[in-house]
Amino acid sequence: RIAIGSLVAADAAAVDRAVQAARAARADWRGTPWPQRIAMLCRAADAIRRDRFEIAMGLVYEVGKSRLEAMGEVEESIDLIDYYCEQAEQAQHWQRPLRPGSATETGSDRLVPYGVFAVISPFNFPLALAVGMTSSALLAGNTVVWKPSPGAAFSAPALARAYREAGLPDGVFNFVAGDRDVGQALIEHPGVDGVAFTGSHEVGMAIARRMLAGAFARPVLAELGGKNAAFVTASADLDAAASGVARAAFGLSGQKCSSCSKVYVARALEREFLERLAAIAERLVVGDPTQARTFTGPVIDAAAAARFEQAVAQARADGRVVAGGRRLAAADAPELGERAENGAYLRPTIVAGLPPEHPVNRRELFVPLVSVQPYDALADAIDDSNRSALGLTSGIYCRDERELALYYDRIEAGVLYVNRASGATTGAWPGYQTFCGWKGSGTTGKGGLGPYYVTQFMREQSRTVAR
Ligand code: UN1
Repeated sequence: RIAIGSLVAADAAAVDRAVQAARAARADWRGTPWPQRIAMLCRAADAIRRDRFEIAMGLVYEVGKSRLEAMGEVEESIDLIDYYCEQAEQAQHWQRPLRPGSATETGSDRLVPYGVFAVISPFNFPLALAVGMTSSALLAGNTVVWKPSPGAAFSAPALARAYREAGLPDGVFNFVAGDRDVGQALIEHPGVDGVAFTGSHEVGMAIARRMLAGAFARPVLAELGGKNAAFVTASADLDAAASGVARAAFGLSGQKCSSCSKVYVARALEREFLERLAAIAERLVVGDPTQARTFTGPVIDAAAAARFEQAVAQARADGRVVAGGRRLAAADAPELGERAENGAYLRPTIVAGLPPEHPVNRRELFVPLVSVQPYDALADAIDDSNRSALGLTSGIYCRDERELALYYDRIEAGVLYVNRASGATTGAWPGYQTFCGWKGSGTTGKGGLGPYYVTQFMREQSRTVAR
């Protein structure tokens, strides 16, 4: 472990002060002309752009991200702000005339902010997911109280600084650090008008239930987990499939909600696909994330390592381990020295031969492990994948139009990728993909990075005026 800084956790009184500050700032922020809000957010993007290398380095240290993933995340954050601002501009901030009721009646419609949004972000994309949620809440005209994950709160001050430098008035953006209890205090605060959350299905659903429980429902925009599958059909380009699955399953050590953790492969191709996937997995460099050649660094904490070890043991008992299945020791990675024992560096792992209902095939594990299973009929494989309560991303390798049509028609997921070698289920980018969780992977049916995101931070008001 390396100490890279310390943060003071908020207590209930600090959470209350943050919410009160956000409430006090509401009216002025809502009343600020939207082009000015856009201009401020663009300045925040500029500040992030200026400090991108430093911020990325922080992500490498706090999350163990590779340099490529860290730089990608910072660039994505900048693009998120730009894209959302562009949306707001194009829509003239969602104000439009309605049909006039008569010669003496005019009508207009607008989307207006809810008030105060609590934003709770996870460890895996500490900057991008925080930027995505907070910038849209702010752009919509809400004030924000943000709590980052305690697993990755070191980059948090950088974001707070960017907003401050951008000229956001006091109280518009508030940052509280802390654990789950701080998040709980925030959610339970009566001054919070809505919540944006990215994280686990369980926590997200608990927040959603809580926000429904008061005198009236308050909005919860949640982006939750995934049990994302790739389908490798009989007409697949196997090289593209192996490359896409390897990147999606092992990138960031499987700790993306978009990570691919399951593959359904046409039975005749199973052996060959496994060979190609294993060949890639074995070449991937796991090690010191500060080194450019490293593909993936350590996982976030001991709990992740324990989930990995348990899944590997279960897979060994009930099926087989085709590649990986172990943790690096000091002897495997001389350049890491004793740090190999200090963090959990997990080899990209492929398992096979597990029954469909096996826990490894059903649970979201958030570790670099993918389970491959053969299928006889694509429709059955899709149905099996749909049995998951989650429905975030999905990928298919297929050059048969009829099978593709079947897939589009049947798959229950919000983010689909076809024949993509750069990532079977991962790699969404603002404006190019929308990151929308179906079923238990989200609460609103509309996703981040896409054209309908910002509007979810607002409610509608029509105004009919008689003369
Ligand atoms: C997440 O892991 O919570 O599409 C979302 C991707 C990334 C996912 C971020 N943008 O792979």
